[in-house]
Amino acid sequence: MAAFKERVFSGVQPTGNLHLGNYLGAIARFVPLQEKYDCIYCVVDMHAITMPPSVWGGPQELKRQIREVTAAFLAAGIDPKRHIVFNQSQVSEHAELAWICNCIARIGWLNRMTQFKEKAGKDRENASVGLYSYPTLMAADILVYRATHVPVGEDQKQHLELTRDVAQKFNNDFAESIAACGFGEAFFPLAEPLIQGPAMRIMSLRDGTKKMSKSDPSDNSRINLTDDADTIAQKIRKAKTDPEPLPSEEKGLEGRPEADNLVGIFAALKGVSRTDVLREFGGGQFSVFKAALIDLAVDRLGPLGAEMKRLVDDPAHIDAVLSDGADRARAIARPVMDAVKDITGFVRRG
Ligand code: AQP
Repeated sequence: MAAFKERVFSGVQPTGNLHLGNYLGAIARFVPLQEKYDCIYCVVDMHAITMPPSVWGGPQELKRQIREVTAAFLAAGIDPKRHIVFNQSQVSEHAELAWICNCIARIGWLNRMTQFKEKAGKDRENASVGLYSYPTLMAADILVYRATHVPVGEDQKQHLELTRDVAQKFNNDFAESIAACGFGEAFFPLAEPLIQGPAMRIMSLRDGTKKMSKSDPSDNSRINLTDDADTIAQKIRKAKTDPEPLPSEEKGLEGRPEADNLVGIFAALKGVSRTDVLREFGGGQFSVFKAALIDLAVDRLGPLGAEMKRLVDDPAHIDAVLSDGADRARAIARPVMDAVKDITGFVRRG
């Protein structure tokens, strides 16, 4: 495989309250990557509208949520001057390349996507075409920057594999043209997922077998990044557990999804391993562990939520960050899209 400039891309949908899963599985992990890579962090608003407006709240709510996700990026420590922060719909090359990706991906590949099955539910005939082709838009998001690394939660692993399949098939189908256009053996890199750590799949506080999700009807199932200290404490106190004390070793968490989840959350918030957490709390009652978890969560999330609120109160500043980011994103995406057109055989204005 040819050498590609290393670049990180990841996105978050503005579809509702950002929660601890989005934070630990994605946003918090975006921050340290800034030291090693050029990073592009995107509010993927075109993905948001794959569900009906009743789900994401309509036009005014979408605007508010785009700004809120941007505020979460900034409050978490993403630097929009050194890196790129923008919303997807401002860079039309995403949609343009998505069409090419639609023509490369096979229907059989999309039929295997579990997220579509979960989100479409029983009424599949009534799901939008956009929801079905969500993974090809995600492939375009990544490929239009020829990104090499993608930090995501475990739930997005299958979509990332599809992105690699699209890249590989494009490279194969157009191999001669890619070489003739001067790009050597491969035009698109096969992006590596960055999925590791104790919190790649944060589960619901009400049911340790379901992932924590914005769309769960129960607000007690998740900790929102804008929850205040009392709400965080109340939700953790109410979190489902089992009657046994915490085990002293990690294998004792097997078959205990709620205990495993809370230990994983503690480990991720504190930046230690599950083993370290069990060394400290193993053999003890949940009430003691939960009290420590409340202190830790309030300590970590309190300042983040406060900074998000401060930033959201200045929409002009957020909008300026997004349009500056979009200009810099387009400066990368446009030449890639032009090269894709040349490789594909479209005639374009010189
Ligand atoms: N529970 C989770 N644990 C770890 N990581 C998670 N992510 C989402 N939920 C968890 C990661 O957050 C990033 C942004 O997610 P998204 O908003 O773009 O999409 P999503 O996965 O659809 O988020 P939700 O909350 O689950 O929304 P709904 O309810 O609409 O489906 C991604 O990197 C994702 O892996």
